[in-house]
Amino acid sequence: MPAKPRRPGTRLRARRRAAPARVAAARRIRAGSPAGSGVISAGAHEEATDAFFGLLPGESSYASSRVVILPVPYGGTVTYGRGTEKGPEAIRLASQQVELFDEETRREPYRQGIHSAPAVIHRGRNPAPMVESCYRRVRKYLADGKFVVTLGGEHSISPGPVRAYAEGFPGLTIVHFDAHSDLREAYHGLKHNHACAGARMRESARLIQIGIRSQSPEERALIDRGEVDTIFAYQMVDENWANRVLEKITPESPVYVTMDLDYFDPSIMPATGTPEPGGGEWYPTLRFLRRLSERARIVGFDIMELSPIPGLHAPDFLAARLVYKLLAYAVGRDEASTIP
Ligand SMILES: [Mn+2]
Repeated sequence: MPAKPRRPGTRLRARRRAAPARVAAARRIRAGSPAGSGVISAGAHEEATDAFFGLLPGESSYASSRVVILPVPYGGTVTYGRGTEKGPEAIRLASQQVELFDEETRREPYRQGIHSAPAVIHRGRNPAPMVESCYRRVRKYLADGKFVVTLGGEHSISPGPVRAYAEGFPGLTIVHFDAHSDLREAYHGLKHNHACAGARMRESARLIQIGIRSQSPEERALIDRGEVDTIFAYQMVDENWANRVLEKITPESPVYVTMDLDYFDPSIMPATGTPEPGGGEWYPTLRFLRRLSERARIVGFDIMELSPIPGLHAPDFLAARLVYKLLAYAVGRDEASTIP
């Protein structure tokens, strides 16, 4: 059901109205209160400014939305820098400043409806029950025909949505952006530690990793044996890396994108727990994602590991913009654009 066109100027007014809510939420973040409980207020549909991208109720009801955004503010197994449990809330606040028209594709994916779902809340050290909750939620959304965007939170979350997607889309390929290969079978005694996300996702579907620049000899051995396809960051100075990945993907086959934001270079994405130098750049990454969306069908994605830095909002904006870009490429593909 297409949303009604917005009158010019409406969005600017909505932003001004949002200001007190933003200030209050920023205070909550600074005060270090758990992001989880307040991620999506019960009033999301009474007050449009609480929704992701500040969408109005008519643009974000569950029934009418093609896209569902699922926040998972979980950070229980983080190894070093803390704060990834505050990622979804920071992305939500930044998303309210994102233009709803994508200047590159001339698409407006919000017109297909973007619903802000209630967060999955889990505070224990063992992520296994949280992963199971995410799996069940995403499975339900897929049964309802939705395109699901999961926002973390640490990367241990991703195997949940990935399992639901692998069941729903036979022949699924997972394209995994990360600085770390995360292929350990267990870490600190946990199978679902964030350092094992790649190993768990590999149990569901074929895994292609991009941007890797940190791993153990055991992880390297898996790649050398051909069990996982990997493009290392040092190989990405050669522009041909994108072609090498695309050749491995069957045209029109379903693809799930999982993004650990530490894939990006810390110069543009410093807000992660374990930054590594020499990561992905903005436009080459977007160009690849667009080509991927044209060759295959991106059927869902997640953005993980934003660990907001108080007073530095550029990384939050990068994450929010990346969500909307991916929606423009993936969901916008079916859009009958009326914009010249
Ligand atoms: Mn990582």
